[in-house]
Amino acid sequence: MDFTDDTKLDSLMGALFTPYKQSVTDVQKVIDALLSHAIISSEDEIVNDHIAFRTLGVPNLGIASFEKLFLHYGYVKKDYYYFKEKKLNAYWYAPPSPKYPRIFISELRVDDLPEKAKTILNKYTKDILQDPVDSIDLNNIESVGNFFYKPLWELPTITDYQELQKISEYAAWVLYNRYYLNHYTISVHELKQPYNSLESFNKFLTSIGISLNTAGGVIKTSADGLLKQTSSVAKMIDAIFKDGEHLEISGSYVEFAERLPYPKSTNDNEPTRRRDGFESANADKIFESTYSSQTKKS
Ligand code: OOG
Ligand code: NI
Repeated sequence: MDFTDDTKLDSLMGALFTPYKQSVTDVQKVIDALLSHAIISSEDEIVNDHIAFRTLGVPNLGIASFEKLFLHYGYVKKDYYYFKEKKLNAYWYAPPSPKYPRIFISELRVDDLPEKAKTILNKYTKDILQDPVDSIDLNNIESVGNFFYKPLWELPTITDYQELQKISEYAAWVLYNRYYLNHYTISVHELKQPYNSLESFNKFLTSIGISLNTAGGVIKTSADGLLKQTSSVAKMIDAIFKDGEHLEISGSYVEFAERLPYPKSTNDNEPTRRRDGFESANADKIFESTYSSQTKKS
């Protein structure tokens, strides 16, 4: 990775973040509250732990297509995760430099779905006969940025969206939202005391009116106890469907993560290394941030 790649990755992150922040109003709300409570003195102090994307596992789309973008900018593919119930695959990718976030990319195992869902998805994706990532000019950052927000298939009908949603909430989300940034993640352990633990940070979030995903409990903790995660409930968006019809559907959300240090061997002076990677059981519940079971709860 050279200097020019670094600049490109910076612009790419910016291109992803601007529309995300406009649409997920909770993001600005949290940032403003962090500033007004003097928890941070500038927005740049926020460390973005990871960003996440969702994809459809069909030919020319899915992880194998989407990951090429980030592999090109120096990301390194790491562990695989499988979600049996939700019929998903996922991988996480380590950044080329710690100043960039990790990336979590998931994919719907379309072949595992019932015929009805496959038929709906096929209606929209059947004409994609080439990998759309292959036609992006990776040296033109504007073209890369636009790719995330550009339609790859026709606007869905409300009926297709709703039929699909009954079978897979994830599928319905991707059918409408495509490659929109699904979430970014504030590293809570990087904040100042007492906000650097998820437990106290969540009290702060609740006090400023952020609704949190309660699936599996508000704090999802890894088996080793070192990765704790909380996410907001997805922002509802007024979506325009085929023929100009409107429906309120789930958009994106924001996540908060606390990574604790690995236990140190007795007499070492090594720098603190914090828990890396992800945790299937946590992720399984975080996906539900966009599910009706969370967005419709009172
Ligand atoms: C991703 C859910 C998993 C994590 O940090 O484990 C996740 C999604 O909702 O697409 O973000
Ligand atoms: Ni996440």
